[in-house]
Amino acid sequence: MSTDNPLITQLRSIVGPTNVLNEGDLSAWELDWRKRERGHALAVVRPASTAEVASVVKACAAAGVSIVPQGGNTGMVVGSTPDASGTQVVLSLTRMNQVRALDGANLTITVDAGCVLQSIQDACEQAGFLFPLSLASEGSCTIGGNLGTNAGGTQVVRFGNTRELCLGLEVVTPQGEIWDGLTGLRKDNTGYDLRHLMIGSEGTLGVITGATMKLYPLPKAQLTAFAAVPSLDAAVQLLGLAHQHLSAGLTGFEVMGQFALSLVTKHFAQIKVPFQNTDFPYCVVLENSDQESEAHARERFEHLLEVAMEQGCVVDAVVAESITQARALWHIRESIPLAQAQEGLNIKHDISIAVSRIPEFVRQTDALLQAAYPGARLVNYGHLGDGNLHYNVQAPEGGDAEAFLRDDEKGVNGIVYGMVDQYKGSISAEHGIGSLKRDKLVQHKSPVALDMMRAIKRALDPHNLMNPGRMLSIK
Ligand code: FAD
Ligand code: S2G
Ligand code: ZN
Repeated sequence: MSTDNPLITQLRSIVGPTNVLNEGDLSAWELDWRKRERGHALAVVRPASTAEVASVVKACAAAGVSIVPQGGNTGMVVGSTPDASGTQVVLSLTRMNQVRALDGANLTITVDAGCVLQSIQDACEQAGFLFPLSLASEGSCTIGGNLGTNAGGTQVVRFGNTRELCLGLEVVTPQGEIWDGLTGLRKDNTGYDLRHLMIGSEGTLGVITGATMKLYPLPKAQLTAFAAVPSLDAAVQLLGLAHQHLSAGLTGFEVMGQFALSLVTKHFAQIKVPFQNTDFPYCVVLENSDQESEAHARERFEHLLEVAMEQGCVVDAVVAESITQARALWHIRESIPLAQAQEGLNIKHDISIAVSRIPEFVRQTDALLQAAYPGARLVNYGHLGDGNLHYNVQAPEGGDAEAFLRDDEKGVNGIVYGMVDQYKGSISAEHGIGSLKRDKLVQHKSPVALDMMRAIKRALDPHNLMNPGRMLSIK
């Protein structure tokens, strides 16, 4: 629509002319992080307050124009970018980035939805508290997007997903009404839990504009170890020992396949895996958070690793001597997605399987993939602590990645998701569905569950204005 489109004029009057973008390069809002899907927005609108969000939604609803809520646009399932029709408004929350309140005695922080995750972590640490949501995109993802996708990350093994960390929400409904659920109460049994309905709804049921999140005391010590293990079975055995020896102190447990690590050292020469001999099929980075002291943390960690070496499930290990070294060890793990992107287009699977069954799943699925696509390379890594693998498939060495994606993604998905079903796993552990996996959701979710979800969507968004075609189609 041209700039004198009455809706555009109205939106400019609500958020200010400079906060309605409808010309020039809008790729930051229209291109997904994987750089595979490019949409075209009617406009990108950047409100500064909940009231402005409500007015924008009302104006769009009156004009019958659909809205795509967007935070940091780091999502992995094409859920935050507009479709190609040029008729959707991208509603970017990034200007709403204030910490509203921090209540130490209640162990809660209330923030705007557009707050970048890292800024919330920093604000909490400065006040002497821990906000334990951590993912490799934390420098640009927002808490609104984390809630929209019920993000996981590297501390789920101890603190759960974003859902478990949220006590209250403020939401603008598809009708432009403001629901203020920012109570900060840990107990509130007064009807359906609307908060939990909104969390993970991927912008399809309303716009999250504020959230009250749980805080934890800062640990006295947070130690990181990097261990080489002889197999995925050994990694699962080490996880069991870590639970036994560290209990609530275990705050991170990530597994990294040898090929995944080789991409990191190939594309980021300055990053070194901390062992001379890197000929191990898997490595694990694990974190021990201790409320007593660093000495106590170190003693428990070293005892765990001794027992693990005696049992043969660890063949080499280092415990970071400093925060800098700990960050460097985590940086190896967090560089895998970027190294993969450098290596080229890849077929991603964000899956979860019961931890005990992961080694067998990987053996069987690897074999099926090699038989069907000889030379395909497995970038296998992720949050083993909570049974979530990023089981990604790269084209064979020197192969045409574009062609591999175009010709083989369906077949590769078919093998992987078929095995996930066989192992009673999930086809999307933490990234959500978006438009990328919408058709897969229909294949892998029961008709009863799908009917219930569609009934909820129709009830709350009868005109299908909120992120239509994402997660579910209700036509
Ligand atoms: P966006 O991408 O902008 O939006 C994501 C979804 O949420 C969309 O459907 C959007 O419509 C909706 N949404 C956004 N804001 C709102 C709002 N205010 N109200 C309602 N709906 C909203 N994800 C994990 O779970 N775990 C990981 O470990 C992880 N690691 C990653 C590593 C890298 C390098 C990258 C690039 C991504 C990773 N992700 C991971 C994926 C992504 O970072 C998460 O899904 C994150 O929660 C998205 O936040 P965002 O602000 O970028 O949301
Ligand atoms: C992570 C990133 C997505 C991917 O880093 O934990 O969620 O598959 C992933 O690269
Ligand atoms: Zn992840």
